[in-house]
Amino acid sequence: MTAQTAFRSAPADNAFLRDVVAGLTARPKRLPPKYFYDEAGARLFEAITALPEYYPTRCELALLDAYAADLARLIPPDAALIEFGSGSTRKVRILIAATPAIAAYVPVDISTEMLAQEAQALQRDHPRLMVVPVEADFTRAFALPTAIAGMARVGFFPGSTIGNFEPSDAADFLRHAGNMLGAGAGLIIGVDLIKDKALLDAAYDDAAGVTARFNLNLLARINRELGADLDLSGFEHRAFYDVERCRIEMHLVSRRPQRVRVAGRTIDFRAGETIHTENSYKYTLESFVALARAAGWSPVAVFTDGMFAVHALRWTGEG
Ligand code: AVI
Repeated sequence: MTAQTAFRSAPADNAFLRDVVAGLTARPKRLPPKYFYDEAGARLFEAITALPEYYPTRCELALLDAYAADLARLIPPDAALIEFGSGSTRKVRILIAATPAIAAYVPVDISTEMLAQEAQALQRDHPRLMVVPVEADFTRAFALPTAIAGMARVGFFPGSTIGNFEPSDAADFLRHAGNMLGAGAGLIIGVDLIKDKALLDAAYDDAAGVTARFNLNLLARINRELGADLDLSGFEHRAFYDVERCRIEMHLVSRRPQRVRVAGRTIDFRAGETIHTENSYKYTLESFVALARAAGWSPVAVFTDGMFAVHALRWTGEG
């Protein structure tokens, strides 16, 4: 399992129960996308990244490959590379292989098992690299390891996971990352671009129905972990690009009126009522730079193929 995502979530706990009950009793109904990534969800996400319609992963990997030497030149000597929501090391391996200046790698992820496995494998392949995994939810404050004290710092946030944040939360995260990385820090971040609606619609509603299964797995997870009785055949996947809001919206639509039990509560659905499960914001090169600037980062370089962008930013703390 190698899903690269910021949103791999912890096992079921009270927070999951609370968020599900709050989300399904809200109007309109919603569920937080971070709960997509249980084991089955992470596997489905991995399958999404290989779909012909889902271009972001392929485009970003190709950009990292093509511009690895340019990115390497932006990384100062003896730098520590801190990856937010590391998951798989597939992308960071490209940077590390091209950049002898990287002395330490700090993958930050909430999934202990995957973090340890991937860190060990990377350490085996790069014996001189200091690999210091940190188990944490990177969207919250966490302490950087003392082992990298005094080293230049560069953040790495690939995958366009920033697009799954509301723009104001994205700005908050960028500011929080800058404050944590500190003066002079760099950030290499993958951002999906606004493009033709048909391409975006297809990327989130693929012909093989993998994204539909990924979306529906959220309900299966609620059944598995919270003892609910949601009938998956009573819901269908809906995903579309909203041109005005510059975002993909994903929903689960109730096919009929139905009543379900979730953790002792009764929840009613009207026919056609939706649960809003995810937004995936898309940016232009300029709109992302404006967001980054307002959050204290100044642009250094951008690498793009017109579909996806990898931005290199420098922390100024002003914005
Ligand atoms: C993890 N994240 C960047 C993906 C995206 O494209 O927004 C999640 C995803 N949802 C459906 N397909 C992929």
